[in-house]
Amino acid sequence: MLWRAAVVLLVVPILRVHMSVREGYELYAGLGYYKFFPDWGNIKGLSWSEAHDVCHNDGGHLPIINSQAEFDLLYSIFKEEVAIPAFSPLGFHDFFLDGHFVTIYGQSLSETGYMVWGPPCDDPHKCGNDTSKAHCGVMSRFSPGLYVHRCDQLFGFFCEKELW
Ligand SMILES: [Ca+2]
Repeated sequence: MLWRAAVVLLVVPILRVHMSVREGYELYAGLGYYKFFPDWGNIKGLSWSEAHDVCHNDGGHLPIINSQAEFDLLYSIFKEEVAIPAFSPLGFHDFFLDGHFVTIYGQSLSETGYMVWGPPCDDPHKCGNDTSKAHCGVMSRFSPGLYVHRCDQLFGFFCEKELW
C-alpha cells in the first residue's frame, strides 16, 4: 500500500504541471500541441513580434513546420477561421540576412523538414505588397506553402508546444 501512496504523491503533481502548461492547447498525436489565437482582446490579431512574445510567455513558440503533415494540420485549421486576416505568423524570418531564412531558434529553414514556398513564392521576395519589408514567415489561408510578409501586420496566430 505504501508504494501506491508514493506513486500517487509522485505522479499527481507531475500530471498537474503537465496539464496546466498545456492549457488551451490541443494535442495532435505525433506532431505537437497547438493553440490558436484568432484575435487578441478586442484587437484583430497581433504583429509577428507580439505573437512571438505571447507564445514565448505561454511556454511555447510560433509554429515551426517540420513536416508536410504538420503544415497540413495547421493549414486545415486556419482555413476554417474565415473571420480573420489572410495570413498567420510562422516561426521563421530573415532579420539577419536578407533572403536567408532561419527559425526563431536560428536553424536554417532548409533543415526544418519543411520548406515548400507557396505559389507564386518560389522566390519568396516576389511575395507580398512591399517585398522590401517582407521578412516574417507566415502561411496563407488561401494557398498552401510558406510565405513571407511584412512583420507589422496584425494577424491571428498559433502557438506550438513540443511533444516532449
Ligand atoms: Ca513543429
